[in-house]
Amino acid sequence: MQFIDRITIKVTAGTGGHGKSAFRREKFVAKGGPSGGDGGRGGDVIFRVDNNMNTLLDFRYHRKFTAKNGENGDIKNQYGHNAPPCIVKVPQGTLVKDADTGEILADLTELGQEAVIAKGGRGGRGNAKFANSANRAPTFAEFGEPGEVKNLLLELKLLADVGLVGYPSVGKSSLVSKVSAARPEIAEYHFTTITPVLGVVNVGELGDEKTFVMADIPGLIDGASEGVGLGHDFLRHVERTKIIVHIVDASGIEGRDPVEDYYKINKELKLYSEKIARRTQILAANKMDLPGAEENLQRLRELADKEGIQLFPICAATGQGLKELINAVAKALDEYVEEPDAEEGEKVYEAQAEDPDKITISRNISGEFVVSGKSLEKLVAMTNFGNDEALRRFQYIWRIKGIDKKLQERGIKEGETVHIGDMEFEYRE
Ligand SMILES: Nc1nc2c(ncn2[C@@H]2O[C@H](COP(=O)(O)OP(=O)(O)OP(=O)(O)O)[C@@H](O)[C@H]2O)c(=O)[nH]1
Ligand SMILES: [Mg+2]
Repeated sequence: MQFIDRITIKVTAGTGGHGKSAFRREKFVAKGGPSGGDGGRGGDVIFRVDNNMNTLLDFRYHRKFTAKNGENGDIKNQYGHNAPPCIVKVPQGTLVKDADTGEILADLTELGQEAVIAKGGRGGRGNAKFANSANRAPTFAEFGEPGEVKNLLLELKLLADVGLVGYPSVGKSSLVSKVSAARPEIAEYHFTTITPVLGVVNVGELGDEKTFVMADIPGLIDGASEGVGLGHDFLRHVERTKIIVHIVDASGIEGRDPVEDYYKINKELKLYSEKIARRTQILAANKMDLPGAEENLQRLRELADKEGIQLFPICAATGQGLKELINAVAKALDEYVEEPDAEEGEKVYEAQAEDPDKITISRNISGEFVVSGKSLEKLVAMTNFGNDEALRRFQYIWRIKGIDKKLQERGIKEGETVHIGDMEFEYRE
């Protein structure tokens, strides 16, 4: 199974129900008051962490999620029902980003955690809501507010306890396949593993439930911290692990020196992130069955002493030494204390809180005027321009916001086109 950890999807929240324009008709009452009810809210799109999911694979064939629209308001002051939310299940550890802006919308790390990712629109107000002393019988109602539409980038950082790092072909996949049920491809050429594979490792004897998750990641090479050999993609996966098992090829069969390899890989880790560099490492000297391994092991022991790390000679091919290694990893996990999230890691993009009432005027490529502003665009979407009164209300707001004046300052002429949101107007004094 391929492990997909990035995917783009589209979510659309429900539009609010339209407000109703209606009047009471009662016997013996000559003119009933306005009685059109409000529309109901459109459904939100809510993401929820589901503990039965481990990957983003399900999204490969289901990339669009749409919540229902709110019900329209009705006569006799009846409000439309709010629409239920559309629940999107995601695995624990899913990072939700706005694909268009890069903004992080949610970091879903806890089981059962929920986040509203796209908000449903509010219902339009019925004509009853617009009655006041000046206009006791308004004939217009509002349309529902459109729901939010978002393109999303979902990222799943592997939630593995242990990450395997090392040059290509040192035997990372061989180790994972020996200690877990995972079956990553194993071969003598470099970059056999191109996507991370998770393996669940059983530590205890039969009946003892102790397990941890080990991530087999693609081999690292020099320059990985700068992205060489997909380095960034791979190192991203090591970020959330608790312990690193660093594998070297003790036999040096490919012509590299395992002691040098150890330092070079650590240099790349450090260049990528200080936090990864501080993580506990356990060194595994693999391919102990091959000639030359014993001599190098002596030098690796000196290295381990000097650096104060644990070293385990293993043979992933035969399974020799693996039990000791796994027990040591389990012990290190027991002793692991989480490092508080400091300055590092992904910077949360600060969404500039845009003033919804701010109005800006610009020209599009055809030279036509474009008036933008959140509240104003919303007002346009919710106004029923087919109704004279609604139109007058719109013009009133337009005037008190001083938009006419602003357009005149920009030199607008009679008959020119003005865009607001999806609407187009011809300018008239
Ligand atoms: N003799 C011997 N060969 C081994 C041992 N462990 C792995 N190999 C061989 O080394 C080669 C590479 O093994 P892999 O497990 O694919 O190495 P890897 O680190 O996952 O490699 P990449 O995925 O390319 O980074 C394969 O031909 C394995 O059979 C071992 O303990 N002894
Ligand atoms: Mg591999």
